[in-house]
Amino acid sequence: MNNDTYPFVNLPLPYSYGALEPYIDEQTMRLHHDRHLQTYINNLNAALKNNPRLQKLTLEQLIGVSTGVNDEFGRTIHNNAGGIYNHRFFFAGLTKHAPSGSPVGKLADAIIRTFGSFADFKNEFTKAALSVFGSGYAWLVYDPNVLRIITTANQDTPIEKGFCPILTVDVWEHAYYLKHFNMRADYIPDWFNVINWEKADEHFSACCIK
Ligand code: MN3
Repeated sequence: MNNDTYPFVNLPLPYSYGALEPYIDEQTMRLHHDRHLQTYINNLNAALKNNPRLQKLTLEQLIGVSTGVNDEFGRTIHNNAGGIYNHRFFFAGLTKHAPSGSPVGKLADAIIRTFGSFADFKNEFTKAALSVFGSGYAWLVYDPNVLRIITTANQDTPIEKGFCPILTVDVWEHAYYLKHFNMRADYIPDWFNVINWEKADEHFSACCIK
């Protein structure tokens, strides 16, 4: 199925809704994927319905052409294309808890080189995730030849700032409220238990050859 351009489709998660229990609960995953992400997809498809020129663009291209466009249509495209991009990246970056949950491959070496140790990285990443005011994401990105931790607001994306994304955590309240209530500080360590480090290492390798 072509899912790179209009009409966008909400593909199933690559794991069951309950696969991330007890760290991220089943009901949160259902609502987050089937309702929140679905809404971004519906809204973007609706906005593109009468615009054959934009229907040919990929998600990344739609984000590119709508970045900094300050009219209502531009903001609609940007927020909804960004919402799909960010959620797909976030969901694909999760996996069933692995007891050894720590970075693998070349990314593991690069994290230690850049941050000193995995524990130091975890510390810095957690601080960044807690520092997001309101809604947004924390990311590990390649910049383009050094690892960096950044945050983005609302549905802004790292790609529009020229960064190559490796890993992200969604810190919008809907990502954790049912289980962790308002305690983002409890959610971040739980998220660390379900990171798909193989996927993050694949992203890192792809960033390195860009
Ligand atoms: Mn979300």
